[in-house]
Amino acid sequence: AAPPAGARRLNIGVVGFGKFGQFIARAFARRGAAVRGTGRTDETAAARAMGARFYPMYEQDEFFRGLDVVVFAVSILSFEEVLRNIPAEYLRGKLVVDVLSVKVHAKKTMLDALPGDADILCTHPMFGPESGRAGWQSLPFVYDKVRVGDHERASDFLAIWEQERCKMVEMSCELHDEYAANTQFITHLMGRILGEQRLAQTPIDTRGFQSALRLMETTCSDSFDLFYGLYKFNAHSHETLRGLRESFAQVERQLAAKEAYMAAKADMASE
Ligand code: TYR
Repeated sequence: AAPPAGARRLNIGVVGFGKFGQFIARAFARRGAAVRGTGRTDETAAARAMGARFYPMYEQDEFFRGLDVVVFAVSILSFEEVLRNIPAEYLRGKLVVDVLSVKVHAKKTMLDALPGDADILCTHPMFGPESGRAGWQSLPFVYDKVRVGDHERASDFLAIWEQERCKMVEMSCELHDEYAANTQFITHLMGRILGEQRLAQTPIDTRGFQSALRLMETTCSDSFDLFYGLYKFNAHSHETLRGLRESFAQVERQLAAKEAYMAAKADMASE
């Protein structure tokens, strides 16, 4: 009988070993994968603490040797440059995965830059170290098998997210970006706008205001580079921004119209 998915011990390399890279690497290690990390800053201690191994950038040769899966956990803004700076031979035959918050850009860049015999899996875990702190159960994991030859290897990798009980959502990169512009980007946009207002707690906060504060805090604590990436590298975000501005004006017009109506009514009553 075939071994159950996830039974093979995957060798997974995480390129970009920052907060998010380490966050997912920890789960890979917990689920029995042999994990390596690499990145600009030395994270040897963090890697060791999770039973992984850190390779400095100048040891690329050793880092890539024997990997089954390479996961890119770098910023949206640096993704293309990082990808193009890795010699194609290192990625040949491997499963290459990205976790960017924008998907069409990731897909196009990988199709363009990767050697033809590399498998491509585009993913977006819809959570991070904060929202996924208490576990990943029921949190959406979006994926698109853009180019998969070795199905067993891809299933073994996806099994990790399944075992963490993510809500697995197979969806095209195109549809993801359409949805995300009106869900994730608009959320960050509203949070940033509220952040500009410098909202703060008072003794009389309503539940609604408490949730506005939470929105502000969670979105403003992500980097501005992430926010900019959501805008710049999702073709639908410009439309979301324009639509929001239009809605702001529309609501102001509704208030003005009501005010005019009330004034006219008061006029009539006094005649
Ligand atoms: N950073 C936030 C968290 O930790 C939310 C987030 C989720 C940010 C998905 C980006 C992203 O693509 O929960």
